Amino acid sequence: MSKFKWRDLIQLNSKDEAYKSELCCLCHIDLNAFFAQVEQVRCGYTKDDPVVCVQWSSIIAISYAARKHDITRMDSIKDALKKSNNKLIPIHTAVYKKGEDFWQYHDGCGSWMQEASKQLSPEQYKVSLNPYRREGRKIFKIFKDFCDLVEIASVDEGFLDISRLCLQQLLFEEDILEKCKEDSEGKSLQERFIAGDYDLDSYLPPVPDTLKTLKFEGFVYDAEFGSLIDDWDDVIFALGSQISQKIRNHVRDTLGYTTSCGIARTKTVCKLGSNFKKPDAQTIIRNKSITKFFDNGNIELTNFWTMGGKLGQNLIHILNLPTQGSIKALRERWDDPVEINKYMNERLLELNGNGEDFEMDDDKKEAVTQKLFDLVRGQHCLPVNPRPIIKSMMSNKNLRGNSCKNIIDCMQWLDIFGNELADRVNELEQEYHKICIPKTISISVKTNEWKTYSKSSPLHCRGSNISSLDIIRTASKLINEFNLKYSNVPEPNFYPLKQFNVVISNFEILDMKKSVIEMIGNVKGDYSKKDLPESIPHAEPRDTEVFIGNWKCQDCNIEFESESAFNEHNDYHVALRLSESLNGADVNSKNISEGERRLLLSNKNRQVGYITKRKHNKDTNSTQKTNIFKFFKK
Ligand code: DCP
Ligand code: CA
Repeated sequence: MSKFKWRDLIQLNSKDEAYKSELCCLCHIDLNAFFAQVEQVRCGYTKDDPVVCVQWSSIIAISYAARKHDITRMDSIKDALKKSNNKLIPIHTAVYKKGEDFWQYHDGCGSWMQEASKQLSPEQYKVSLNPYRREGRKIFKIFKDFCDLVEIASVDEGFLDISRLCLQQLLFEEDILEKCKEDSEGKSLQERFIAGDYDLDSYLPPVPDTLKTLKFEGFVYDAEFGSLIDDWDDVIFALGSQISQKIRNHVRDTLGYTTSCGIARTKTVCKLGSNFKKPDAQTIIRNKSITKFFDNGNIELTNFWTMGGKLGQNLIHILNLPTQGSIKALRERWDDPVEINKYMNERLLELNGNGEDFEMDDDKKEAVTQKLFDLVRGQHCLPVNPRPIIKSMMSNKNLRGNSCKNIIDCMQWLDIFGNELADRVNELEQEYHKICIPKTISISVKTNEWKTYSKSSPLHCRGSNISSLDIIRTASKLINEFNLKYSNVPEPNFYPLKQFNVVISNFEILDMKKSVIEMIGNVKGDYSKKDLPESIPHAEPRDTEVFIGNWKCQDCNIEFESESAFNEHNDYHVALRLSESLNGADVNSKNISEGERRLLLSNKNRQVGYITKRKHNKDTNSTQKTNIFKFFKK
């Protein structure tokens, strides 16, 4: 008999429940040397060419061919070239140029080049990671085409819940059916499933010997332990390994990228598994091999996902665990989470009595000890979460030398920030088919004396989506306020700035509901808020000053007394733009609402005769320049 029940198997069919099943099969796929691979493919090199991806003088990604030269991320590109006898192929990331609002590649340029004209100076450029996010999206699209539940964990890694794919194979794949003919009662698992001839609480039949020949794809950790397949979890993992291999092959064949993958029951074990063999490999950690895998000498508590930072280190200290063998010690010392909690309390008293300062409330302690208990047994089950919560987005520039010495420089960097952020919001919207509108903006600067000033304000979206203009308009107002206040007395050392960034946050997520008007380019939008009205929780903006609304139309240079008057005026722009997009349609068009028709006919509020519409095309690297002085109002 199997040790699993029908319930465990049936649970796999539910996207929401599968992760709790003991038969669950997840995988974690991570791109090898991601940025380097993107550059390798883009520039037509092969995986045997020692490509490295460079940002200024630092190496940020090292292809596996380049790793043979024994270089690390700590080496400067010049040192690495020396070490490799000039064998490396350095490729710089794409960059924005100060004062321009688009990024592009300058292949053949970088700090390692002799010619001054070919050195990309960090004073004049800002790195763009857009190409990597774009390739990431293509990869995640493939994951999602195969699998109904995908969590994007970072720019180059994702968790996939492949349980349902495994279940489908098990129940319907001809080859498998052939191997699972019948049990002692003359019925196969599949026949029982289809006929509903099972009791959820009864045990599954044993795995038929014929099915035990099923092949795994990849490296089975600790394969010599037991038979490769003892029970149904092993069968599911074997099927899972074939599925993940297929997905990874598809990524390789269509996009040219190799990946590493871990297949296991929980996210933490999958993640450790994908890291186990690189590049272009997959590792299966069967449930019976988890503790052996943890105790292989290379994995510590701090290697667990979410335990990498201060928390993991503190826990090792508080629980008095050895730095080597921490997982084993934790597992063997306590066989009940309550006991861990008890010990933790004693130690906290002792440590705090000795002048150390650890604070943790009881709820948190309980959660942490339960988590630790489960983690070290490989049974910390977390769902694969398809929608990460976006709290904020930042565009930042560490400024060098004199690259931001006055308000005009600030405006030039702002132009880049605005465009980068608007692009990223746009990417997010495409990804989730939602409208994402940040409601708060803050700017932060580090002065020449390393003082930090931050300021935030509401961010107004004038169209259906946030535009770079919306961001630049408000951010320029904020920086201008700093400039007026600090650039002379009492802060003579404000410029040149050392750092400047813009953060947008407090995202409102709206469902896209296409109306005829929207399809032809109405900027006002008509979104249903009722299905997904949640305003995503956000990090509080780091206010240092309260923003007092200044309702001014930058296009018309008119100030309004209230937000409603400002909005009313804004409606005029909306209507005008609508009229333009209708391309000559008159105001009687039935696509225009009564209010818009009235606005179009009215002369009230009509102060200027044009609206600037910025064209933007990243793929062709548009060379259109933005007139930053438009936003620069004293
Ligand atoms: N990255 C970076 N700076 C860092 C770490 C990473 O810019 N300190 C970027 C470059 C990497 C990408 O993020 O290509 C993904 O990071 P990984 O840690 O996954 O590293 P790689 O994908 O480069 O290598 P590996 O094959 O080990 O996953
Ligand atoms: Ca990676």
